Amino acid sequence: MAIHVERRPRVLGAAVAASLALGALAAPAAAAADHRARPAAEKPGSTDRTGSPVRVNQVGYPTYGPKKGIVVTHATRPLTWTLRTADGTKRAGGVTTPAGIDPSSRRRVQTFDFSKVTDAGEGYTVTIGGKKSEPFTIGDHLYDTLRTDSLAYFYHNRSGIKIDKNLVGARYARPAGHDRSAPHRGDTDVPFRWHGSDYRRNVSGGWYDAGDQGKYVVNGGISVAQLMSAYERTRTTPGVSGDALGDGKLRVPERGNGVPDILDEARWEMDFLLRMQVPRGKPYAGMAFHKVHDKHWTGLPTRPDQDQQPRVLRPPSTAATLNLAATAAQCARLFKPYDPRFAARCLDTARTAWAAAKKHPRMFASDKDSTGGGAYGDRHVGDEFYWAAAELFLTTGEHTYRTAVLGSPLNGDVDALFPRGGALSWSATAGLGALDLATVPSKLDPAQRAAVRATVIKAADRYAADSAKSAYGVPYAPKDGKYEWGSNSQVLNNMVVLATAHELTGKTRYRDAVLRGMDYLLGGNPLNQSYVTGYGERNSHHQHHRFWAHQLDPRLPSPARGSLAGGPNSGLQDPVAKKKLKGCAPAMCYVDDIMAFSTNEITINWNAPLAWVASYLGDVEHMSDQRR
Ligand code: 9MR
Repeated sequence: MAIHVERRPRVLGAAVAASLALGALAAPAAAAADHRARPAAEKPGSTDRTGSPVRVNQVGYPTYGPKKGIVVTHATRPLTWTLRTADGTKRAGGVTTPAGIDPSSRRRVQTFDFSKVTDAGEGYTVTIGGKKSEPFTIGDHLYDTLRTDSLAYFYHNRSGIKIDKNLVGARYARPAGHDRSAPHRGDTDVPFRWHGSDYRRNVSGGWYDAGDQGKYVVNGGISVAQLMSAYERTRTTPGVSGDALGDGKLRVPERGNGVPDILDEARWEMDFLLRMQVPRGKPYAGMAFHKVHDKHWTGLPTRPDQDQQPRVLRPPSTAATLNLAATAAQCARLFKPYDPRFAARCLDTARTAWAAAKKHPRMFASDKDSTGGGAYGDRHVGDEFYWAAAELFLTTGEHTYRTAVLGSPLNGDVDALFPRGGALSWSATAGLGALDLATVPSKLDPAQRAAVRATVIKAADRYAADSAKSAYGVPYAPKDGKYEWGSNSQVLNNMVVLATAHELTGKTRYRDAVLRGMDYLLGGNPLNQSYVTGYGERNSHHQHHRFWAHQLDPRLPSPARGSLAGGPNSGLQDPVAKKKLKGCAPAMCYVDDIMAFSTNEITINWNAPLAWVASYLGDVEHMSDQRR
């Protein structure tokens, strides 16, 4: 499990911030007020912070899906609800269902259900006791833009390449970060000094992890795997075309090269991960360096090209090495039709990484190594071994890897493969392997494939039950009821399992639980907050990020559309959360403040499952179009 380590990024003084913002690039034009301002004085849990007590998915509901909402109320008897169209015409009505005290918010709630309404339209609202919900759409094209926006997050956060205004617009354009021309020598020539080793490596490229500009193999691994899986899903799911992720469809500079754009994006990270392998002839050859980041934490804002800190490479770890083995193995099978030489290089890297991890199975990154970058310490690598073996087996069909995955103590253990709180995370990766074993054609015999599918379905049944039990429909029931750092990604990763179960069984109850999860993320929650920038009236737009730091310097942009906030975190591990959220109920431990990094950061491993789920839902919508 993850260990929470507190980090203390500073806010730079206004003058310094301004000079950083101006830098080599003209200051972004004064940002248009494209997001609603929030009330200045916000008291945790008070209704002024949470707006209307009537809660809905602020983006909308597909015509064919469940349409449910929540009202926070002291009333114990049913209340009357009214659904109105944009012009105020009553469209439907009924009475609410009392649901007692919701433990995630410690508030009394009632639920309402207007699933029977299937007329498409924009600007619908629900009113209860004179209180009106935020407006929403009923319609079947809700998630197409979310698919492209959530994927654009990755291009925006590329390291070592200029971010082109023709792809992202002038406000989001910036010079390349951490390349040769940076104030220091960038990531092309980073020193590695450890236990007698003293040499330099080119570890350029890849994506910045998050609000900080570190690059971590553990975390880059799950993120790129989920992007590749978003693509691979379209190859293995009957009736899904993959066109929406194809060449020319996404905002990437490689569009038009004959390769699906989502693979172009994944390759940007894969190339970096391959560079993170310890070269032949050096101690621990074949292992992967755990991470590269700044020597000391930089303040906010810091545009990547203006980072003055020297970069450091940290020692190899077993977990990083297995992340490399797993992703490089997946890379080998997906890139084969497009670039066989690159695919062969990926496979060779995956094999050497696997062998190195077997030789050094207990090299653990320290939980305390969090100066200048996150720790990503993990002492339990059975899940990484399972994942890497699964991917290597799927790609090669070889006996060694089959034995490793089927002989793993995790095999068949649903709790270990898909932890109840969160199915997948940077520190719990076995499920990535299990999902692929369940869906990617392979040399598994039918009984073995049926067994792994059964574990996916059993896990999905649990997440569906968690969703059904929650008034807010959230498929997330963490241990002790405490929400974790990045809880929104846990919600989404449980939705990935639900979506996979839907595709394996055709049972719409799994799909509906995914939709309920989206309801929660997009406003149907105890804070009436949409956690995705640009989606929904009350959306998060002050997430912790060193360039998208509009809250600190109005000349800088807000996070780009489609950026997911980490979300409620009971741990309150930053000064702003500690101050503003004391005593909060689990699902209310969130504040949209740039310095509340333990609740409001953005990162690749949170946007990756968002992109996976948005892509799945976009395809579900497309298929439902065809049925009409
Ligand atoms: O996602 C990570 C979470 O599980 C940990 O509890 C937390 C503290 O160690 O770190 C999170 O990861 C951060 C990383 O350390 C540095 N980059 C930003 C990541 C998201 O907040």
